[in-house]
Amino acid sequence: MLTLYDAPRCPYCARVRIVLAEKGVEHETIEIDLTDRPAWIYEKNSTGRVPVIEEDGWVLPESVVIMEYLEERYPEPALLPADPGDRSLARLRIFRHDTFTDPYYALRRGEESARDAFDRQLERLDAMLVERPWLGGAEYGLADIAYVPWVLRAGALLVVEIDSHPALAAWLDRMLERPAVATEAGIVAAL
Ligand SMILES: N[C@@H](CCC(=O)N[C@@H](CS)C(=O)NCC(=O)O)C(=O)O
Repeated sequence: MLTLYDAPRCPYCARVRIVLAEKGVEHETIEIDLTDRPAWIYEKNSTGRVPVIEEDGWVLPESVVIMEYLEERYPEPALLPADPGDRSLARLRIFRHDTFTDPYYALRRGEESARDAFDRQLERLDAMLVERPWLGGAEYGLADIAYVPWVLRAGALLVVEIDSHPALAAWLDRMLERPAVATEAGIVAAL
């Protein structure tokens, strides 16, 4: 049985929650209190951060690495495109997610000056989604899952207007049709 060390408010954990749900992987969840982390979490991840997964005593941290691991360990349904170009596009966008999340965290820290910078990032996502329907190109997959936790939290927690970016808003509507993403939206609503 796979175990997920998790925190509901954590968007990196949300990536893993969504992939596990999409693939229907049976698992147990151990919630970590991030304000009072147990000392043993450092034995699972030297940074003390979540998410971490554990399977038969084998432990893996880092959401991007976990997503790729789950894709290989549980290949169905596939969440990386079959086309090599689109696969690399998905990986490139995931690799560069900090460009998107850095102004998000600045805004979360209360730096109102970051609002414009974050809005420019939303515009950038919007422009990508005007060109292709999903962040990984032709198909829904890991790139979309890698970004949606912050888009959900920006709308709900940072009073960011997603609707003023039409392609992004349409993408979010399509994302929310997926039960795995709708469940995550419910977790965000309860934060
Ligand atoms: N690079 C890590 C980041 C994970 C991360 O920052 N998790 C946060 C919660 S959202 C955490 O555990 N924070 C506790 C801390 O930084 O001490 C990943 O992608 O998994």
